[in-house]
Amino acid sequence: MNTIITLDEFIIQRQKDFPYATGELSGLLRDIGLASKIISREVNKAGLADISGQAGTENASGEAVQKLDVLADNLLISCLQNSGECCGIASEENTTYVPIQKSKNAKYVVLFDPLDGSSNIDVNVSIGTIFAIYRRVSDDGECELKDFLQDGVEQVASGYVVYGSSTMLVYTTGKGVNGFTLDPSIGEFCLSHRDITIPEKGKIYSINHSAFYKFDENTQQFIEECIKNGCNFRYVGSMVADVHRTLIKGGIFIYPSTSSSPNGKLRLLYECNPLSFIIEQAGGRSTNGTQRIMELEATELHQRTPIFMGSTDMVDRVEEIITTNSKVMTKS
Ligand code: AHM
Ligand code: MG
Repeated sequence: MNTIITLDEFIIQRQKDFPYATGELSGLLRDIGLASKIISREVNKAGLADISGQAGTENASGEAVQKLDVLADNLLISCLQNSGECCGIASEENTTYVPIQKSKNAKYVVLFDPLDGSSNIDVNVSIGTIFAIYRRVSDDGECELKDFLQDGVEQVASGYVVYGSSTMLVYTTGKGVNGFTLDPSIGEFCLSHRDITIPEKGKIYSINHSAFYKFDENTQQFIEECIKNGCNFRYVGSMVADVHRTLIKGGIFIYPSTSSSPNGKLRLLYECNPLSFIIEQAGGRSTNGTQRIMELEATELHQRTPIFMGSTDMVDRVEEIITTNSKVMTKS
């Protein structure tokens, strides 16, 4: 019989990789695991209980909030409040960061998108949770905005949970990427995907194709090349699900700048940075077209950025197109 390794066991084993680890980060990761098991249970009830549909409010980015968004946000906040390892959180659903008074001297802050892919909640299509963990940069006491506005390269851990045909949690602490599948019969995440690496060459492109005529010329040129080269097109409309597929099968996920949203749609701090950390740790690349996502300067919590992420050959090609076209522009 294969030995089962649960997420909690794996986290404890991996703590030995960090000689001075005190167990706080491990505790935090376990609490996020717990919160996502509860979210998974609730998501699975959508349609039965009165938890589908809009909550009747808008989030910090002006988008309609779903009841399940609120539920997932509250669950994560309460698990992190109880953990004692986290001095503050920032999330897609809250205009500003939330200090945690009970553990105000704790070392870490957590940023998250509690339920990504909101538009798919009511139609039984995969959605997800995304999280990023940073070590605070302020002194002890209540956390400050600067704790949250750190470059992606400073992440100590990041991950996502995809609530799909099965529920999977994938995370990294900067030493590779591992994936765990929730076994509902025992209520545990079990190691199912050890040391995930993304294929170097991709054959799938993922972008909201309906906005083609709003994309800049570089993105249009790249997409036309993909089609000519016989690539497949796949787009779920939940970033977590699209990036998960990209990680496992290879390809590229794009949310570019458009004429109506020059900075794209996706948020740097709790969508792009954490997923970029995963993709890079798996051997892939993530850029805004000219700069590495994880080196972009964060100036506000809900800042957006265009993003191209996935297999190196495809991301390299996008950058090549952008560089070549900008040289032509400068010459003429
Ligand atoms: P959300 O966090 O409110 O769900 O919005 C983010 C989602 C991503 O999951 C997905 O990639 C994108 O929005 C889809 O947007 P669009 O419908 O413009 O293609
Ligand atoms: Mg989102």
